[in-house]
Amino acid sequence: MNKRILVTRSSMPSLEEYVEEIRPLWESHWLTNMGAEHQKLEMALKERLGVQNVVLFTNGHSALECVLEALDLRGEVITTPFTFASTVNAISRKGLTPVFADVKLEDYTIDPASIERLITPRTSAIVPVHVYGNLCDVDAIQDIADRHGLKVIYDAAHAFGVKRDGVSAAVFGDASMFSFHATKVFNTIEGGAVCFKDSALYPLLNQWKNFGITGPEDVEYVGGNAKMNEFCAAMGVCNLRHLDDEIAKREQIDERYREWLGGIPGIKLIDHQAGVLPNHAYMPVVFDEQRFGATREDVFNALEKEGIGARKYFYPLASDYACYRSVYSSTATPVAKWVSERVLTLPMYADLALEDVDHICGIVRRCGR
Ligand code: T4K
Repeated sequence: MNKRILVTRSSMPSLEEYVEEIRPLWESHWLTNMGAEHQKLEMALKERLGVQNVVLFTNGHSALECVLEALDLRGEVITTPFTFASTVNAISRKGLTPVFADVKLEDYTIDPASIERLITPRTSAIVPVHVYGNLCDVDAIQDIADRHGLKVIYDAAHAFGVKRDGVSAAVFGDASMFSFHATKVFNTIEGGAVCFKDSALYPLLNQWKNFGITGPEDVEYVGGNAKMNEFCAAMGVCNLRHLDDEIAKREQIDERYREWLGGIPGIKLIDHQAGVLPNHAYMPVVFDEQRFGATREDVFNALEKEGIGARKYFYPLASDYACYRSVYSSTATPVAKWVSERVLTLPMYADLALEDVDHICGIVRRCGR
């Protein structure tokens, strides 16, 4: 097999479907600034997610920065170091201080007990991450937030399409940010959204993403530019029609991986969460050298040699990044450190052939004893 297989591959509608969706733009010449496709996608997302309030953004990162700013947070924000750079950078770039809680070994989401220990009079919010699409312990986190008067803003970048007891992940906390990047289960090429409880945030977020413009002759906030354009929104409108099929294909791939890799000593897969409808966004596998007989690096290199681009999402921990390591120590979050040093996310996307999964698993299994 000599084709290269990467960790993911963007889902796309047929060219014909996309062309039909963007055809009216050649009539209207309205390409951005909350046009018809933008409105269509916003409505479709409200329906799909079962929420009242959705605001679209140019990407998930800007969405997160905007909502942190709109909530007017101060001081310290408790989050996880086991995430993509965006989460922690958004907090820092808004002048807030990230404080790192540890994660749970069963699903790598933030550990509520660890959050509780880190709360100080300066804490204003918690930014948990539904990492790989695994839902955080939302009830325990809300309980902590209510007892201490904290805001909860979920980084739900990975969790589009995930539901708990039939309810979408968009409803938890004060707000949730979704990423619609090309690499996500649902993509708008680049894009993102914030879903939130308090409708008062709706004008605020729309103004923040449009330079803070509040009327034809006034600018009330020092806003930026984070508007989703019509071509991206049109891609979202098309991709949303196929989302259920995409997730169903991912489910088959997930099952195939589990058939090959489940039960092998030293290979840790995350169990499905009770009551949760997953989106199969990623295929994270943890390799424990003592029992498996090979390290994560051994497996990574063996796959690379065969043209398979697995990724070390999320290594290093954010607390070990050059821009943070003089202030933090990753030894303070031992579980996150342990996982980060052993995890490999294997290729996962709707069009990945089951024979390719067999091939990938063969290479992985041959690395062990
Ligand atoms: N919070 C969390 C927890 C996140 O994971 C992310 C983003 C964010 C916040 C911020 O959301 P955005 O602002 O991005 O909306 C990728 C993505 O760029 C990033 O969106 C994502 N998380 C992160 C986990 O992964 P890279 O640097 O690993 O991407 P890259 O370019 O190496 O692509 C990975 C693979 O995807 C490639 O090997 C092939 C495939 N691919 C990539 C692109 C760009 C495609 O098939 N099509 C494409 O267009 O960050």
